[in-house]
Amino acid sequence: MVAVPQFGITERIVSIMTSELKKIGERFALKGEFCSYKQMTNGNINSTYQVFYNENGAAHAYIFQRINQNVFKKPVEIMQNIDKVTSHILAKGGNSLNFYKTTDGENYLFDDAGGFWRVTDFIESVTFNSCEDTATISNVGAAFGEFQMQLADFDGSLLFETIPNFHNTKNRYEHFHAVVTADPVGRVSKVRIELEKLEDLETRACELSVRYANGDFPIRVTHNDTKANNVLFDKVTLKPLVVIDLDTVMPGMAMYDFGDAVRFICNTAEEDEADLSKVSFDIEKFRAFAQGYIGQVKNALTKDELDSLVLGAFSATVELAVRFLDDYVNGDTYFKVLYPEHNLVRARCQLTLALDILKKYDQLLDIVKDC
Ligand code: GN1
Ligand code: MG
Repeated sequence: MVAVPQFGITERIVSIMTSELKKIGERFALKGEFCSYKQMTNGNINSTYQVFYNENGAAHAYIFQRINQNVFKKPVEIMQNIDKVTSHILAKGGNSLNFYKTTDGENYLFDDAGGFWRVTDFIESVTFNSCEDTATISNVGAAFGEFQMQLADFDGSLLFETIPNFHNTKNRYEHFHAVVTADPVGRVSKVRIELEKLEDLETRACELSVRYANGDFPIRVTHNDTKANNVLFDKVTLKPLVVIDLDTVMPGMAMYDFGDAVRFICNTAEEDEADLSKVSFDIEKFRAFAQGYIGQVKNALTKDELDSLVLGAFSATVELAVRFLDDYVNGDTYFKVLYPEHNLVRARCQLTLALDILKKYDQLLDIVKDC
């Protein structure tokens, strides 16, 4: 039997992508000549490309991003939110991203196929998917704390709620239960153990969102996706440059921004680690992050909010476990997956982490008090 040659497919994709990206660059009136592009692999939702231009002999790199409209149903509203938030931060002398305008004067573009694009400068920087250095972890905390502070005087009612109930854990559980009942692709039988464990945690994980709905906590303007890799760092000084990924900036709870950040950065393993023996919540990393974050926000957050930061960490972690398992049971329609069980593996990892947070709960409360 003769093997079917595989070459040609990659080249074809590259050539289609090249002509697509070139056209987009023209609509954004970028200067110079298109040279090449590289697809970036960070991020579970949007598609991101680093695109290189040559401007009179000098190289210039841009970020072109195509928004996933299955997740972000109203992308124009997102770009309007981003415009308001970045202008506010820049006006206060902070650092923020700069989005290019098209020849029509918009900071976004619909291509001929209905794809939604935006363009920023590529910023020479490093990001951390995992980080061992506590000084850098403190800097991540300080960057998100400062972000919170910069938006403390921003009127949240000016923002569209681009994904309603985004960090409403109670709502996430309700959706999950409905998907489990429907069992659309016959996967529920494979997740009985995880389902039971998540049900055990439900009341506690939903406490903050129930209290928030009752008006017990202030409505803040929050980032809502505070993974460490959403802070760009200077390559040399390792100081934070700018907070990125502003798609989910919306009104929300400060505790979930804190919680989502420590969920990511204090995990001793990757977010989708399959070997659960590697997954745990690192107390020293938590101390470092908490010092950086609380140092910035301590005069702005209420005592109730500060007392609820650890519950925020637990709740944000359980919530993501619920979301990953929900997507697995639902047939992987939301998060990008690299293999069929990817969402299940992610859910197990987050569940393991949440249980470890519970085990260390009192120690974590003490650390917050010390800060
Ligand atoms: C998604 O695509 P990315 O990595 O920016 C998700 C977050 C999750 C995260 C988990 C809009 O973010 O809520 O915490 O994956 N974003 C959206 O890695 O759902
Ligand atoms: Mg994001």
